[in-house]
Amino acid sequence: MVIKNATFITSAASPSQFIKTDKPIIAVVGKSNVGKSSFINCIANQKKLAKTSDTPGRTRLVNYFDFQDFILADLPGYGYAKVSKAEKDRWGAVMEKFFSDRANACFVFSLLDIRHQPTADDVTMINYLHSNAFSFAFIATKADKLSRMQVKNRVREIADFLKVTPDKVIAFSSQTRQGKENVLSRLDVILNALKQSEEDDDELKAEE
Ligand SMILES: Nc1nc2c(ncn2[C@@H]2O[C@H](COP(=O)(O)OP(=O)(O)O)[C@@H](O)[C@H]2O)c(=O)[nH]1
Ligand SMILES: [Mg+2]
Repeated sequence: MVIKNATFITSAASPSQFIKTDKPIIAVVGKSNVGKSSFINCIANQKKLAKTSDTPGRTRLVNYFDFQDFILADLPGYGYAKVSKAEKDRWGAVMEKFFSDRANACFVFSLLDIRHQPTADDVTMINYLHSNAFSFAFIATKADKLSRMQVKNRVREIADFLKVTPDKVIAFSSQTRQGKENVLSRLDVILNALKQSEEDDDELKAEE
């Protein structure tokens, strides 16, 4: 897949502002500062499409980006200790609503820092995706911070921890672009599978 001309669509501050579209929506989740915005910019070949920040916890909105063949939804980060209880509750309500409706996302990239074991918040998020039957893959971010050997080991350790096969964990760096081709080909597979299942649905309907 070649990405050209990704553009910002809108920010949703509340569930009533979640967008409705015929295009497939791919969601990006992860704790604050894990590298969600940098991941999106890297995939888009742009520096400032999604705002990155050294101060965690700034993004309180669902930001939507049009990638032509699909929409990317950058979800607010979790696990930032210094936010108020009210803010956390509001975040929870937004996520709950987002993932309660399959129309809001057909696939999820769950971002994890390659250097650390997934946090309790990561595990809660992943279990939540599991129980709502979302398809997802893991992106192990900031791979440039480790040696090649360490990257290999950490991918295996994270996969073991999450009880998935290592091919489900993509080592990624928005600085070196390591893993980018892997993500793009994963997107191809996801979008083709979606198209196929839509065609199958259409055939079934035609037979009725
Ligand atoms: N070394 C390195 N730093 C990264 C990478 N991705 C993000 N960062 C840094 O991590 C911080 C948070 O990134 P950001 O994309 O804003 O994270 P978000 O809060 O998940 O959207 C910023 O200082 C980024 O420059 C990466 O692949 N490698
Ligand atoms: Mg961000």
